[in-house]
Amino acid sequence: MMKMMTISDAARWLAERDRFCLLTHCRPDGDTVGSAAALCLGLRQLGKTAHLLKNQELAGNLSFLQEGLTVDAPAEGDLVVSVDVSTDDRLQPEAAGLPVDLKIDHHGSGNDFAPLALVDAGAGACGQIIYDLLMELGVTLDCALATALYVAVSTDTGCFRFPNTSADSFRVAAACAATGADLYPITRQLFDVNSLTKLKIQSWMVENTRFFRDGKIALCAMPGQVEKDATPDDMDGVAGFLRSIEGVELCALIRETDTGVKLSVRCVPGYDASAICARFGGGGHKGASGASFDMSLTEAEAAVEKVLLELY
Ligand SMILES: [Mn+2]
Repeated sequence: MMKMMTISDAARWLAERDRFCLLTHCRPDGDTVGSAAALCLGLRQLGKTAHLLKNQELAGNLSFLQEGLTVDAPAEGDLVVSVDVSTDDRLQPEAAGLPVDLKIDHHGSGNDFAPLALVDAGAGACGQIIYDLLMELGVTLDCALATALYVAVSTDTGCFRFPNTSADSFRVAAACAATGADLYPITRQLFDVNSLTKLKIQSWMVENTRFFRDGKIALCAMPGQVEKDATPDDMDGVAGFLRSIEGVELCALIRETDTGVKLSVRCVPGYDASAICARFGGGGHKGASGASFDMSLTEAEAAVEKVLLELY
């Protein structure tokens, strides 16, 4: 049984303990790593011993966030806290078999893999929960902490453009900016700069996407060959790219993996991406969800097309 905690419950629980190892999710994004880094820095400011379990999948432009904070394995007696992880199979691979003591998350769907949980599905980013937790703990935002939190909130809100962006997102972002942290370089890197490889992949997608329902639904099945030269950074946000096409309200991208395919679904409000991904054993948010399953690309394309048109 998972016990749900409030911000003050979780703050008290953390304040009364001394050693922590923080976990992030597989294929880590700015929210999981930014949130975990901010929590780690905050706990250290309070004199506690805290580390992130090193996430080997972390992409280059975010790796600075875990610098100086990581360990390769938790130490004896460390309490284990997962950050921005909805289900245990989404935990970073390095955490396989590790019992989790506290889960801090903002996903609407998930499973009970920890005895304690601080979950707020209304938070646009996990970073917003971490901010309130740090304030409750009496932590002072410094530039490093503010940068990590800003990366968390700006990433999950699509730089304050996605519909999950709220007054609360801006409240946390304003507090981060007020520290004087130089947020422009990382913002430009995350939201303005595209590698040529990424743009070429997007160009392939423009030519190879199929549209349904008068252009409201887009479906793209990408052979592994197309992304053979791509880094994880190049592929970051690639599913969201389809949604940026005028008229598209719901889009699905299917990519080949070593063990089958990975489906990413993105949509505007009024659709439920997680309901689509649930049909393939996945989940996530209403606006952004994913699933990985064992099918050939052609089979998966047909199966996803059927579900898209059945539901919408
Ligand atoms: Mn998140």
